[in-house]
Amino acid sequence: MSFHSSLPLAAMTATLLSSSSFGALMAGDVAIVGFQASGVTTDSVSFVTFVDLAAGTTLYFTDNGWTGSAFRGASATDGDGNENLMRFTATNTIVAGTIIGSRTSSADYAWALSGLVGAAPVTGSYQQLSLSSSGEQVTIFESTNASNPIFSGFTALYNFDNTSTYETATSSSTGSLPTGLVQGTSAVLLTSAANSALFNLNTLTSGTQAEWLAAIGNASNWTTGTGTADAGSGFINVVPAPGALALLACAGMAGSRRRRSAR
Ligand SMILES: [Ca+2]
Ligand SMILES: [Ca+2]
Repeated sequence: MSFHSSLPLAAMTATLLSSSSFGALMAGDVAIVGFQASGVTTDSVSFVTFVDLAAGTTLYFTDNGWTGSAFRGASATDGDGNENLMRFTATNTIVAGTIIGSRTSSADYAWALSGLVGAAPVTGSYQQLSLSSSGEQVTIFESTNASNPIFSGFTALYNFDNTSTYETATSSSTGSLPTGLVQGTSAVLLTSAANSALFNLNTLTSGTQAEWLAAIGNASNWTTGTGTADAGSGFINVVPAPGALALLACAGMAGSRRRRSAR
């Protein structure tokens, strides 16, 4: 890309900050920061976004483990696999740093926790994930297949696993790492199953996406226990990477030169 292009500075800024979700997200653009089992009335997860999620952005969450090639139980006719699937949709822009729980509600987003995943022959309904205190995994993904998102067309964005190891999914408490995800940067592997697992939001005062992902991906920055509160909501301070700032400065200089020469 040349800075002599006619790309407006604002658009260039948005691109450099990766601050818009128009189009596909990348692994690590969102992360799971809260896990809460303990029963069907309180099961929940929470996630943070590191990019501004544009209105219309749709994310899927499943606790089906990854078999190595598929989410367990998903098929052309099984729209929620052996466990559950839920859908998040941004209705207004969600700014980077926002933490959202699967039991929180807002005019800015909507959770699909009921209703058919797709039309016949696809079976299965959206539901809050049913989370076990004795071993579980949760994956966030996007999908271009709106009628059976867990079956095909998906891109994994983040994985949470609390069984201390990745294993082929053969039960509700087993799962391996979905294609494209990397432990420590787009996945966190906790060392022991527990009813509650919460990333310590004060691990950093502020950080870049990469710094936050490294912190979240480090099991020692999580608190686990027998808690029964829902995984909550909140905010963390996400700052641009130094490289992006340098590029922005260059873009700003190029822009001011262009404006001067245009006079
Ligand atoms: Ca489960
Ligand atoms: Ca596992």
